[in-house]
Amino acid sequence: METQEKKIILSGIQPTGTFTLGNYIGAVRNWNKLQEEFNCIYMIADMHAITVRQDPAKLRQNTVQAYALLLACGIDPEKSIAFIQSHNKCHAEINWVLSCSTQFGELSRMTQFKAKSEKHPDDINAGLFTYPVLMAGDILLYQSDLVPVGVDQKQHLELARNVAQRFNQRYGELFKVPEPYIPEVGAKVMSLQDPTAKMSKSDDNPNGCIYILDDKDTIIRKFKKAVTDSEAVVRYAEGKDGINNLMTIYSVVTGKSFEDIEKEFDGKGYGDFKLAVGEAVADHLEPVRSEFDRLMNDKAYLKECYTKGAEMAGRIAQKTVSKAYRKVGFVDFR
Ligand code: ATP
Ligand code: LTN
Repeated sequence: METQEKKIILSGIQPTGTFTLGNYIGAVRNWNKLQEEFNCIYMIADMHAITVRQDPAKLRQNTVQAYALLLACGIDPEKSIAFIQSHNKCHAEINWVLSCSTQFGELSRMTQFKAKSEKHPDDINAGLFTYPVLMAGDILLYQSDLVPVGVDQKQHLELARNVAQRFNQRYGELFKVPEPYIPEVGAKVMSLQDPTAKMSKSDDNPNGCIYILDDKDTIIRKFKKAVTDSEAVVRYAEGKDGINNLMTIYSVVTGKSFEDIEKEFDGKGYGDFKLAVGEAVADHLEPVRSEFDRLMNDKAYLKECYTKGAEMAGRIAQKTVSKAYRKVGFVDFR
């Protein structure tokens, strides 16, 4: 009988702070579910993180913390490859080759570059500009079929597809052209303080953001303060960004449909609804928090896991780098 190869999934998250509920709902939660069906590769994107200025000691600490969070969210290092990007030098190597197949014009159109340069006007570095090439390399090195991300990363994925196709046309087939894998509900969780803006790890207003390690009281307090509207009816509708966002969050953590939620809160005020969302989120995240504490007390185990992950990732990626080097005409010396 013919056995079909499992598809390859790759995704990454930057160690720029504690994961938010947005990261969890839009990305990491789904990574967990994909582990049974696919060959999954997940990485902590520390090389991406330095496109914005970081304190070195803090970055080192955040990277180990992010790795522990990944495992606490259910990524099983026995089932998936979980590693830290800078531990695999192939990411830097493929980056140069792919840069030479990427156009200045296409990078100039990236909305994340525009947004981040506005946010950090004193440090618009070349890495921030070429960030999507690094990301294309992450994906193409592993011949990934699917890339589970939140909707904010769609444009970067399209660029990765274009770069892969351009390289393949120029030098002959090498890279698999990846597909995005974006959740239907929760693809973009919004800030609780400004429901027209994405909930982001590096948000300056901590009340807008639920961190997955926040304690129950903090979570409930932040939801109580969430910006809504003056209609006082829990229903999903255009113009009700704040309530739509809370309904999305509640739906994901409880599994209830929007219709069920509207029925559940029929005749009740926003106060009741916000409290219910806060409690449901806090209960949902509680096991993540306790597993994280346990893992952070076992640094030797974490190190063992990311070392093994880097070795496995390195072996796969090296094959792609060698092929790419040969294709572009570099002389083989081994
Ligand atoms: P930063 O604020 O440092 O740019 P971030 O919070 O946007 O970070 P990333 O590390 O860039 O997080 O993203 C990790 C994953 O989480 C990506 O797949 C991204 O699409 C997803 N993600 C980030 N924010 C949200 C959000 N608010 N809603 C849904 N998905 C999100
Ligand atoms: N740029 C991504 C994080 C990331 C990523 C990747 C996601 C780095 N490399 C590869 C998917 C595939 C972000 O979320 N900002």
